[in-house]
Amino acid sequence: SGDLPNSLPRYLVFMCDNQKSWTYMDKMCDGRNHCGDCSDESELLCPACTGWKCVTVFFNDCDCIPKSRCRDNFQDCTDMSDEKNCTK
Ligand SMILES: [Ca+2]
Ligand SMILES: [Ca+2]
Repeated sequence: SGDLPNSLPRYLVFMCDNQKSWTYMDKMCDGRNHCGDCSDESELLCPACTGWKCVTVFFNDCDCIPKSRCRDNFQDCTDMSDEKNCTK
């Protein structure tokens, strides 16, 4: 993100809640934190989480990780629930 190019059609653009960052519409609800504040992954705007919900440890993640990352021997949740409680 960064400065919004003037040539970019507005319908392609999602403005983040902080009103400074932006991302492309097709980056919304893809499970990755493109805004930095996860407003592109907001529960109000996106379908319900189909993966595992937890507080994540990586900046690139929001509060929903894909089921493929359950029990993969790699910590994704602060409480390790993706490795302990999550079922694929
Ligand atoms: Ca995203
Ligand atoms: Ca994991």
